[in-house]
Amino acid sequence: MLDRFNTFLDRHARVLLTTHENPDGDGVGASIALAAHLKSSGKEARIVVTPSLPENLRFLDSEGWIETFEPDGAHVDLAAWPDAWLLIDASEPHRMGALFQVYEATKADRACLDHHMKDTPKGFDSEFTDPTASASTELVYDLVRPRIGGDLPAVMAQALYAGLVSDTGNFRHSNSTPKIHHAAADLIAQGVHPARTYNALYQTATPAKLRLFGRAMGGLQLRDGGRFAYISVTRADLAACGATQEDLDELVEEPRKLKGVEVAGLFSETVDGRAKVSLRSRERVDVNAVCRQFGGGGHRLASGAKVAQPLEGFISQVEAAVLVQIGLDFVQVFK
Ligand SMILES: [Mn+2]
Repeated sequence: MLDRFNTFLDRHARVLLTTHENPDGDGVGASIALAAHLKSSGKEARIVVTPSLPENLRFLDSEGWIETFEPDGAHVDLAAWPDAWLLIDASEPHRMGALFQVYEATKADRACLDHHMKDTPKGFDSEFTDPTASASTELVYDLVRPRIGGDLPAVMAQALYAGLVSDTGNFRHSNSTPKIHHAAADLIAQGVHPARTYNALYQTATPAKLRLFGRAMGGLQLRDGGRFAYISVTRADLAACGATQEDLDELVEEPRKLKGVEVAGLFSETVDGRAKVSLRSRERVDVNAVCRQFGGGGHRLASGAKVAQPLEGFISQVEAAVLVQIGLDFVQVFK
C-alpha cells in the first residue's frame, strides 16, 4: 500500500494536505510530517485545517505551515491550487467539514490516507488505507523512515511522536503494538522529549474545565452493579462553569477509571440542543453496536451518537441498550 502511496506522491508537485474537521494530534502530526517530507523532496505542500488548529497542537507547527481555512479570504481560490488533494486520518470526504465544498470543486487528484476500520472509501480517485495501523502517523513513519537514512528533521520527529501518543492514548490502548513502541523509541532517540510532549498535549486544562469535571463527577450514575457508569452535562452545566464544548474532551475517561466498570458513558447537549453520547468499553462490550442503534458509530471500544431529542429520554434509551449489550457480550465470553 505504501509503495502505491509513494507512487501517487511522485506523480504530483503541489500537494494539499487536509484532515478531518476538529483535527486531532494524529491528523495534524501526520500532515506536518508528510509536509516536511514533501518539501524536502522538492515539492510544494500546504496544510489547511478547519475550523481551527486546537491550542494544544500549536507547538507542533513550529514552521508555521498550518493555514486555518478562510473560505471568503485567503482560500477563495484554494480549489485551483493543488494537483493532489490528500485527506489524512479520515476516509469519508464529508469528514473534512467546511473544506468539503472546495474539495468538490477541485480538479486535483483526490486521495485519502487512513487507518480507520471502514468499508472501501468512496469519493476519492485513490485510497490508501490500512486498518492494521495504529495511527496515520504510523503510516507516514513507515513511508518516510526507510527513505531518510540518518537524522529526521526535528519538526517531523516531533509531529510523528505526538501522533503516536494521541492515537494510542499515550501508549495505553490496545493498539499500542510492539511496532509503535519501536517507532517511538526511534523518535525519542532522535531528540523528541516525551514528558514535554505529554505536557504540551494534555496538561492544558483551564479552571473552567476542572470545575466542569467536578460538577459532572458529582452526578456520577452507576448501573448494573457498577458495570455501566455514566455522567451527563447540560448546556446549563457548561454555562455555570464558564466552560465550552471543547472542555468535554476526555471527560468520558473519568468514569472509565472505576474498578469493575465495563462501559463508561458521557451524555451531553450540543450547541444546537441535540443530545449526544460518547461510550467507552473496557474490553468485552461492543459499544459500537449500541451507538449504531442511534445512528452513530465508531469503533468497538469507542463510539458515539447524536440525536435530535431531549437529553433525558435519550439517556434512558441508551442506558437500556447498554445493559442489553453488556448481557449479550458476557454471554458470548462465557459460552
Ligand atoms: Mn488517527
